[in-house]
Amino acid sequence: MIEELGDWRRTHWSSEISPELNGKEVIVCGWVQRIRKLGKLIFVILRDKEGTLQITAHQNTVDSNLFEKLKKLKNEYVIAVKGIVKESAEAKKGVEIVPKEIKILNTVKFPLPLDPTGKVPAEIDTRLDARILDLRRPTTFAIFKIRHVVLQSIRKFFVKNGFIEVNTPKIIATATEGGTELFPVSYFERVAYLAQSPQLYKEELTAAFEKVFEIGPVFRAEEHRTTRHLAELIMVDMEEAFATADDVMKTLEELIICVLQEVKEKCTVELETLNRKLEIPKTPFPRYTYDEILKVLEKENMPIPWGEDLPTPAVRKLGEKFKGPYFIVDWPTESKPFYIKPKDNNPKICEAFDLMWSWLELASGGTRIHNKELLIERLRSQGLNPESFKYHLQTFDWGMPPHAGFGLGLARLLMVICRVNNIRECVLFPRDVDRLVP
Ligand code: AMO
Repeated sequence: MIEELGDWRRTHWSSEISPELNGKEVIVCGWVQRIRKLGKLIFVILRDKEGTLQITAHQNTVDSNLFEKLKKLKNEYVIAVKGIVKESAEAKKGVEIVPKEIKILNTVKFPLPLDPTGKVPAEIDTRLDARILDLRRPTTFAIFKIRHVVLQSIRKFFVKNGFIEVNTPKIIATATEGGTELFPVSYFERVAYLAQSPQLYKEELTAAFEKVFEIGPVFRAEEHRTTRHLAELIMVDMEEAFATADDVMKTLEELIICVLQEVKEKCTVELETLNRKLEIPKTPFPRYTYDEILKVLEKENMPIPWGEDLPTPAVRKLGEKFKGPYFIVDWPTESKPFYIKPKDNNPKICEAFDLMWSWLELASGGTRIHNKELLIERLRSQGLNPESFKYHLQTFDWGMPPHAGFGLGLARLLMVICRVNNIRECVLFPRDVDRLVP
């Protein structure tokens, strides 16, 4: 029953089949989205990555063998159809295809674990277990088309602004971030770790390339189960020489606006599928100091001891107050990693920032320390051994420029753009404490 493609090749995507092609022979390929058999009439809705189109066969006008073959089709069968384009007032896009020949390229085992049209709702775990089927659902597909546009526009933005794209090692010898745990990997005779961040490499690279960016995976052994943490994520990192936190905050704002505008322009269909009206926020985004945020939380009966990071209930509370993007600046030095520069006039606070969107932290960054002695002091005061960082530290003897940068979680940005509540919606095959397959 399964046929070969042979010398058939797709001539048009579904979206390219228009009334102007009336009378032309075409080959289309895809999946059976739906089939309706109404006595002498068969309608097949064929789906490809660009959309759907209607194949209409009338018993009196198509070959009888072909009609019998069409009757055998079931949802999600993979087919190729050779046929003639026909203008049709009844068909959805004013056009349909009258088949001349069809190849059934694959069949399907029923029952399917979920409904790929999306009409029957399914739990997130069921969907992730059958992700390939889930990706056929219009809303899931829309998220990943938007993701594609987001990635393209991030690259375009950085290139336009003179940044060089780099890739740094993902198998590393020492930790770069405090807080989260590392994944050890067996590396020949030694133990190595999966990189939590390109932090140290991107900083070093400013001493040669000045402006660098990287879009790549990072790994964090996040033990807690939340809707915003994963063990593997794609991070958008940038680092710039002769710049401060203020400068890179402006770059981050511009980047966000640029991405939102491009998604709004290029993803109208996908946004509509997600029922999402994307509003472009005004710049500059509001900036609140850590102390101001603590006051807001205190008024809400949520006192946070000075110096601590903001726990989940606190950021949820902030989300009730602030709906759009905002920066939190002037963090306590002890709450941030060792590489962040303490303020010259008050070393208790540092030149770090977080970019929040309502309750969600999208990015963090800051001015870095470029003075080796101070960096060693900061390593020590965070209980880290400078010896473990000797390769990083030596680059500070070779003309390290002052520099600043940020890291932006790609999936978190998508959560905001697509307005979804679980980060797993925005990652093809998410990795977390419970999930290692598929
Ligand atoms: P930070 O650790 O704050 O900073 O991470 C930057 C951004 O990455 C995203 N993120 C995550 N997303 C999903 N799951 C996780 N487990 C996870 N951890 C982080 C968040 C976060 O804001 N080196 C610094 C950045 C810098 O200073 O340049 C860093 O990694 O969106």
